[in-house]
Amino acid sequence: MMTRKLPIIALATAPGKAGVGVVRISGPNLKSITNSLFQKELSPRQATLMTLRDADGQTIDQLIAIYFLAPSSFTGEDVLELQCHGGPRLLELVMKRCLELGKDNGLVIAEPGEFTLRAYLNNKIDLAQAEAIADLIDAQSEAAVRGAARSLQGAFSEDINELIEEITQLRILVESTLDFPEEEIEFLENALARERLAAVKTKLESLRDGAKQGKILRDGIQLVLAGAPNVGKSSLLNRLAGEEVAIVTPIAGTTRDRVKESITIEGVPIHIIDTAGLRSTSDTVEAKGIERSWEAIRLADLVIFLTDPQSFDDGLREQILLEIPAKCPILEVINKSDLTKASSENTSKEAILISAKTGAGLDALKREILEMVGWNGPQEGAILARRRHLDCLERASEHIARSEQFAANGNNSLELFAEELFLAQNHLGQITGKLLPDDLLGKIFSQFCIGK
Ligand SMILES: Nc1nc2c(ncn2[C@@H]2O[C@H](COP(=O)(O)OP(=O)(O)OP(=O)(O)O)[C@@H](O)[C@H]2O)c(=O)[nH]1
Ligand SMILES: [Mg+2]
Repeated sequence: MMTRKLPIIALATAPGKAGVGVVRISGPNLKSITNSLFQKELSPRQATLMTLRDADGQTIDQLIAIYFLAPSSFTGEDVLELQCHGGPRLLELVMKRCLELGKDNGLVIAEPGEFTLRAYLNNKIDLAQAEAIADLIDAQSEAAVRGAARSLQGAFSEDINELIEEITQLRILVESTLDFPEEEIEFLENALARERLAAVKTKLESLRDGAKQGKILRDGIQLVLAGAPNVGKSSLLNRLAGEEVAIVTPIAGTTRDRVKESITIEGVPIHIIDTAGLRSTSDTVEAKGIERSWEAIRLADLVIFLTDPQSFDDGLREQILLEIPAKCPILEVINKSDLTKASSENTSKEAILISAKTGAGLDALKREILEMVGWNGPQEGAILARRRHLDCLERASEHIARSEQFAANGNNSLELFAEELFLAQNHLGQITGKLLPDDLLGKIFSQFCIGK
């Protein structure tokens, strides 16, 4: 996939009925394919009404064709865009006819993400921007759309490139001093190397904070509702979702399987998982459900441990604490506040008091959820980020911290100082795709859908 130069074709619009469906072809030279399709050469960037016919001369569709001449196209190659009527069967026929006529030119169906991959390989966009295209298409909230659009415009890449440039300048200084060992110590003072390093560090930290927020905005969080049977977990899910997603009854052990529902709070996707109440049971089906509750708890980003005034402390909280991932916070919530008059008694335990029945305390609960997962609220200039970006930033931070130690040692550590700067720079470069191993590139683009 990485190196093929053949022309590719795919449906660029979603499958299903629509007013218009777009078929897109990209390749090193599409003139001869266009000639076979329409017996005519198209002027670049001009919408032209065309008729596509089958082998018997029967009309398949009347369509608008636009030819983009390389390198002024999305992929950087010649691109032919066919805006057809949006019928699924019709579009299949259009694709089939194009493949027939493009056979001699090697026209093949595109692999997932191959159009964007070509745009990347032809330097039309960098890797972070390519990822932003996929994120823009997947965005579930207005905030996510804006974040992805900003990354696609290059806001994130610009920050990364600026940082790389600053590190490069610092490296140039260090490398040039390495040839004159007697000047090493003065170098650190004279060239303000330490100050410049501190500035790099600050900037990196702020990029990391932004990327952390960006990752929450992109991926959201897995919120697991856990607790004893009958405390109101399913009622809370229904209340948060605003509809009756899960079955609620007064019978303990109602929920058997996990029930999932996604909501957004302040544009942050929250994937809620309601689980079977935790207790020891001889019922085989319920026991299986409880096993699944524990599986969900082990994968959570945040666990709400729900209790009610009737439930007694049987060490369940401690058991959950043992199972949750190291970074996963646990939020204690007491439900059924409408049943207790002396609500202040319970709040003294620093738990949040709610009523899934009346909705009391729900706003405070939502605020607390966002706070506990580290969401700082809507930020100006927010971007969307991925785990991959965060990992690269974290690795870069580690190397900058180490380079700082070598700078503090002064004497004879300059080479190591330079080496750590080099490594930090490498990790940053991986975000925009410079110095990225081929297999990783293949992995990233294969997650795109076909036609993107
Ligand atoms: N008064 C009052 N009753 C509630 C509240 N929340 C839930 N209930 C009731 O408590 C009972 C159990 O609610 P569920 O939501 O099914 O409880 P659960 O934790 O999902 O129970 P399991 O699925 O068995 O683990 C039902 O009769 C609900 O109507 C509340 O805030 N106030
Ligand atoms: Mg339930």
